[in-house]
Amino acid sequence: MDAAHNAPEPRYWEKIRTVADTLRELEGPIIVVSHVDPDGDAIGSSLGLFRALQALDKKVTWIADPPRFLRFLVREDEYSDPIQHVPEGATLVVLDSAEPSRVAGAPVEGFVINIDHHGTNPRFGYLSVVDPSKAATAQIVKDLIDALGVTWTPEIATPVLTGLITDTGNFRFANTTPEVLHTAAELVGYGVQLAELTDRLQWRPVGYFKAMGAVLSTVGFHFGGLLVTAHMPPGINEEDSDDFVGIIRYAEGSQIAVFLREREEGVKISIRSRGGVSAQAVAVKLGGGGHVPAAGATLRGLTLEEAYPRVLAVVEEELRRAGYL
Ligand SMILES: [Mn+2]
Repeated sequence: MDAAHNAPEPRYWEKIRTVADTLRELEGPIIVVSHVDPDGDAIGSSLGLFRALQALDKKVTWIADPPRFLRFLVREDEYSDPIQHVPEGATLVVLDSAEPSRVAGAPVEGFVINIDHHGTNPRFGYLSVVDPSKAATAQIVKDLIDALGVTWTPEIATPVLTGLITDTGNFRFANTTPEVLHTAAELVGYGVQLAELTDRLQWRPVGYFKAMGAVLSTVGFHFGGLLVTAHMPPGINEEDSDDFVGIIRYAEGSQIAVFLREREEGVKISIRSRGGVSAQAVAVKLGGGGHVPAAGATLRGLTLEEAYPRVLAVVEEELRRAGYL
């Protein structure tokens, strides 16, 4: 693990209190947003904070486009459409977004509060709590909701726990600290239906299973099996795509897994690594970012055929650096 990127936020609790005091005293509207291609932590942390601020009778709007597999968490009337400008006097709370360009639904302008756990976050915004030692932004939101003094309900605890569950790979990744498990226990104590939630989080559309078959037919092994790759064949519905990198990463002997999908803007890649190999280092060299074991990038303007050799070259460098080649 890259210690520098996992250093805790200095004065964490002081910053949590400052953000809580600021939010509590705000009279103007609050807009809560997260990142493009929202995952369980983006939706969970932002929905949890939105509901907590509603409980405080704040004028709060949640701008989001929840993906199909998370829509069961959300009521139809809870999320709003993107805006072009942040209204005068409004506060923009940005969650789980490693950089301003990743923010979805609103421009990063005006009074911005940035809450995140990505080490690469440039600490934008007027106030920020960026703690890379936290497993999920949802963990920070849990502490913030406590500091706000909001009474926990199952409706607030369920999305927050969802962020913890998804960003720790169901409490299986190395970021599953005692703190994560204590927090999860606390949230379950607030009335989350855990078995129902984890079951529901695994549901996939029927088309997903066909997509998985097509994806698995593209699996490739490189550098003696140290790298495993796969891509999305053309004609697969985006709604049926999923965490395929999370499946191929279990190829025995692999230290790094890369999944590629062609999109309008270029080729989007998801990277997972273990054993001293840094997915983050690979992603950064390809213009992206993320965490040491899980990262991603978009190779703008490239086709799938052009992206593969680029990915292989950068992964080879990383495998050399880590001493595998
Ligand atoms: Mn996250």
